[in-house]
Amino acid sequence: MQGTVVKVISSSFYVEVNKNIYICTQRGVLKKNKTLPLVGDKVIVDLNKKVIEKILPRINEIIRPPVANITKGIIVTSLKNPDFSTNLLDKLLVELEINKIKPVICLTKIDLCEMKDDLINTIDYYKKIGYTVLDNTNTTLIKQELKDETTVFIGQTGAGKSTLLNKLFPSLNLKTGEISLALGRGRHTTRVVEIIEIDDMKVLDTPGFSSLSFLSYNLESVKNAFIEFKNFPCVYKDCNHDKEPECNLKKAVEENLVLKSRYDNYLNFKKEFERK
Ligand SMILES: Nc1nc2c(ncn2[C@@H]2O[C@H](COP(=O)(O)OP(=O)(O)OP(=O)(O)O)[C@@H](O)[C@H]2O)c(=O)[nH]1
Ligand SMILES: [Mg+2]
Ligand SMILES: [Zn+2]
Repeated sequence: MQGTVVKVISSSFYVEVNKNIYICTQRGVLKKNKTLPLVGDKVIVDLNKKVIEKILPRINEIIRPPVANITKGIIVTSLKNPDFSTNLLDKLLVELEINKIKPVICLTKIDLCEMKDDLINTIDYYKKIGYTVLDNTNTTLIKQELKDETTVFIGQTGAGKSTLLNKLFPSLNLKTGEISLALGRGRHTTRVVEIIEIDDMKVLDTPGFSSLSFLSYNLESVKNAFIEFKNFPCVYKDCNHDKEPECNLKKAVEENLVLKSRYDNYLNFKKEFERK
């Protein structure tokens, strides 16, 4: 039978087949190949033995959170407590872009934050380059984004992912946590990734994280994931926009056509590869 992995708890795989959940283990040969079934995987299961026999080809897989076959990503970005970080936002955008997952940026805690010009300009820039930016009070618009998609909610711990899902779907009643307590305890309120199916929507609540590495990708794909950079082609097609003397992207940054923090974050991510 074919099913979908909806939750993983250590080595128990919760597989949904025709609306029923079966707790399965994985076949020895998969273990030997070190291919771990991920939440979102389409799998072939033996329902008598409750064993995952085979993982079907993935359309994509992301590293953190470890999930597969995702079509959309809501990047839950808090403006305060935890504070807004373009570095983290750009990281998450890069990760989704590389995996061909359509990103939507959802701001939270606008009630705690003064909307200074700097912040407004930054947010407007993301809209200008083509991203949908909503905030967690726009529940109708967010729900429209979820229709017929498998959507992962990602972002820092305490950003408000579970709170947002509860707002969208009050019956979920997901656990949410005080940020100060979460940070104090050094752990997350949401502990496991789970697919929840509601009407024509599949959503995944995920635990927040504190670090994300790109080292399993390559510099070229990280560069391409900054979607607006291609509007400023350089003389050399393989220009890495760093020490190269004639770089149109650097010129565009100087002329304020490209947001400086985007470029700086790109250089930061590039350094990560150079340290490798
Ligand atoms: N003032 C305010 N508080 C919010 C908002 N959204 C979430 N919170 C609060 O922020 C805290 C953390 O929210 P959660 O939804 O648990 O955060 P999370 O992203 O799911 O965190 P993890 O599960 O640890 O990854 C809770 O106390 C929420 O009530 C918001 O828009 N405004
Ligand atoms: Mg949560
Ligand atoms: Zn360049």
